Amino acid sequence: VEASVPEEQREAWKKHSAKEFKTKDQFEADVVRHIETTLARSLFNCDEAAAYAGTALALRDRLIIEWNRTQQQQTFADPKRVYYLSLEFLMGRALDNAILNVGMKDVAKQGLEELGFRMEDVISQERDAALGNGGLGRLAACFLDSLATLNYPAWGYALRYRYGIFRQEIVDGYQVEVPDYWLDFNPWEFPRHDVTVDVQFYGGVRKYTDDSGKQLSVWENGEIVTAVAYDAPIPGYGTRTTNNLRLWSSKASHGEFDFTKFNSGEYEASVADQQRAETISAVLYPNDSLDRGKELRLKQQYFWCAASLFDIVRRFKKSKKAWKEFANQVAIQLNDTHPTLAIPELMRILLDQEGLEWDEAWSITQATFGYTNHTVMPEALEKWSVPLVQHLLPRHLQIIYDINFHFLQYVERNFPKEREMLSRVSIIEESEPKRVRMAFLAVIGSHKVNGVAELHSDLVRTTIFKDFVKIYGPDKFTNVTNGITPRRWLHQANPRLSALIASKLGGHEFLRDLNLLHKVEAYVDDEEFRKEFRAIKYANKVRLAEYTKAVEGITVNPSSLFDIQVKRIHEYKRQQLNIFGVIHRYLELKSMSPEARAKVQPRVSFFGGKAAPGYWMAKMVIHLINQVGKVVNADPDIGDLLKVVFLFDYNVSKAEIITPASDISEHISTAGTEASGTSNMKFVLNGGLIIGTCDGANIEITREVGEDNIFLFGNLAEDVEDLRHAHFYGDSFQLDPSLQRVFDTIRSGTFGDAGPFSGLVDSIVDHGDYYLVSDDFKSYVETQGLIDEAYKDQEAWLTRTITAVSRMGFFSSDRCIDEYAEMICELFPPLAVWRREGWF
Ligand code: HBZ
Repeated sequence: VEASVPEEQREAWKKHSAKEFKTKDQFEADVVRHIETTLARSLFNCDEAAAYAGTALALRDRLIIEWNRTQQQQTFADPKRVYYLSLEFLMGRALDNAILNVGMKDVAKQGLEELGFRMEDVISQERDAALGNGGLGRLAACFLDSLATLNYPAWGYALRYRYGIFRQEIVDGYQVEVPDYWLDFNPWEFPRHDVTVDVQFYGGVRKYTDDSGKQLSVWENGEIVTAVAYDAPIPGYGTRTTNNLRLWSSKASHGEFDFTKFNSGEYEASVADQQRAETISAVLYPNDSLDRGKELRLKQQYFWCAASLFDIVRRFKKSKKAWKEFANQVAIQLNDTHPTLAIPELMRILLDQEGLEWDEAWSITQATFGYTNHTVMPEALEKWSVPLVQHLLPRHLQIIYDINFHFLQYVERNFPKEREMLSRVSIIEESEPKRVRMAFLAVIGSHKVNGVAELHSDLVRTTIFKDFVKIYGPDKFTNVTNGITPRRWLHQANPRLSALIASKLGGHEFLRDLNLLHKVEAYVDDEEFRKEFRAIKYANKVRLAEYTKAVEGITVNPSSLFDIQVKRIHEYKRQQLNIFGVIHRYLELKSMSPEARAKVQPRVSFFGGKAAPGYWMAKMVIHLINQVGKVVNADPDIGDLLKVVFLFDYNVSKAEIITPASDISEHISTAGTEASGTSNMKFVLNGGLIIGTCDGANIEITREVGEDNIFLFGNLAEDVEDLRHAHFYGDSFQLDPSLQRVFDTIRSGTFGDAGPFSGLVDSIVDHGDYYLVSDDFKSYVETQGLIDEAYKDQEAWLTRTITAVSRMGFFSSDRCIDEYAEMICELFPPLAVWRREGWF
């Protein structure tokens, strides 16, 4: 362990070293000290924002003490470390989570009360850390929580975007994007101005022969941008392990280049250079399912991979271990293909800088990386144009070609009769221009590839990577079904339900071992338990109703059935199917007699989610939802029987209010398109049922909770191809009459100018209905009818929800992380001991 303070002086240090608050008094003292000194405020001008800042800083002190201790112990023991490379971490708020994880909920609540504040108000002052688009980014955040909770020595690496995902506003029913500048005050990060990495772009490759006669390459004369580390502590729940999330920020390097310009009076030019460098980490790309091939995005990817790899290698080299030990010390998990450049980057380090031979470098590289795939949809698979890579990363392109050469040779040798396979599996797509298929590079450079739910992993094996299964054998491809952290998505989002469960299970141990939930099933007939469970759901619905009133100005009745679909807006997720269903419901209600109406189950349809700024169709879906809401909510014939609400700017902290309030949530993607889904898990864990297709993790949720406790509908993945084919080549396209009526109503202008909606309708009627809305509409509507009926029997409904909750243990991200650790990282035994004991 490196230390700069001499032995003799250490006693003084130890005496004064920072102490974590333990009591309410100490907590209050820390909060007040921060408010008065760090923030320069006083009790005469302390508003809730200042109270939040003081509280967060007090908690930050505590986390950083644990962080230091964890890092020192890890440096000393030097176990294998797990590195999670993800361009996105959708963290949400940190304060509540930090208070919970260090076990100071009561202390903080009482302390704040004594200082004149309510904990809920203080917590809600925090703005979300929204460094992600959706499921992929939130999964990464859940994984960090689980890794720390399970004591894995793990680091996350990402970019410190100045702007997170845009804030969504709704103007005249249309989405408007507003920049999310979130760094005004971020108490959770520690700038490490001493931890920097110079990252190169452009330039050229020179070959040379070293003294021993060996041919080497060097990448030189490029442009340098500096990466500065910002660290955020990640506390585990009920453990002292506090891991690190390292975010890289870009700034101009202070190499000679700058100074030449500066000295020659080109001040403005050197400022412009500065800004150009800072642009790299400026903004999170808001596309969640479309590869746009932008140069700046490629720069982001390389910048982040290069800085992270340098950091990882630097840490490894400190241990003075031999290179063959590298994969015993380092596991790198690639969250989708975004970090795939880490593969040629590690090769470059090993070949050009460390002088290893190709074969050794390659076996180290393959043993180090694991790759997680999150989509099989072709338009989402990343492919970078060869000329662009050549220009930006000339040495990496050479290495990619070399990897491809070795790989294709191997394929040729082993499958001599299948020459047409070569072009299918080549990393280089022979298009104009040629493109690098990043998913293939990720597969070839990793020792394990996993999908995120069983059906998805099957599709990974049988569609996009079919040839690779043949080449490498089936064992390289595996499944790790996604999970969610019960700390945030049960305890934090639904404290009262967590307390009820704890009261029956004798404590909160289920938050660490979610399988213990199965014991809840014993209380399914317990009257007192049922009463409280029902009251909790009602209270959560009241809270969402109040929120809806406050932010949308819409009054909804919490006794209605709350039907919720919140997620990114995408054609494959089929919010259009939902809103067409809502229109159908509205038309049915309109045509009913008052007597018939009186028997109808009242319902509120909630929607929420962002559309990628350039995704026209998705934006029109948002517009349609808002327009339908306007008409339906104001219709005196309808009253409480149907309300339609679009909750704007859906994000993690809003999800914590929304998720516990559902009776039904919708997960209705075209079968085979949603890799897993994770909000499906959150809703069921909070006592809501699902209407869903046989897609993603819905299938495993069904297996766990039982077919009676979920509402499945629609065509199966295996039939999708035939159905699509039939749309194009079958007999004339027959639309279900009720869907036809929905379209007629839209076209008639009932929901305002029909122009903006023509694309939505035409894509189904005229353009082949790729997402099979028309094929599933009838069974969707019928299933919603079944739900209405089922909901009327409140006792039976309650039994179903309680049963479902008790069977959700499998979907903890803790289970998921243990599976990754065992199957993919092959963490060897000392690490398992570390995980169990925490070594503290
Ligand atoms: O990853 C999602 C899947 O759609 C969802 O089914 C799954 O549950 C979740 C976690 O495995 N994928 C994404 O959220 N993808 C992105 O957000 C994304 C972001 C940037 C991209 C591409 C995709 O360039």
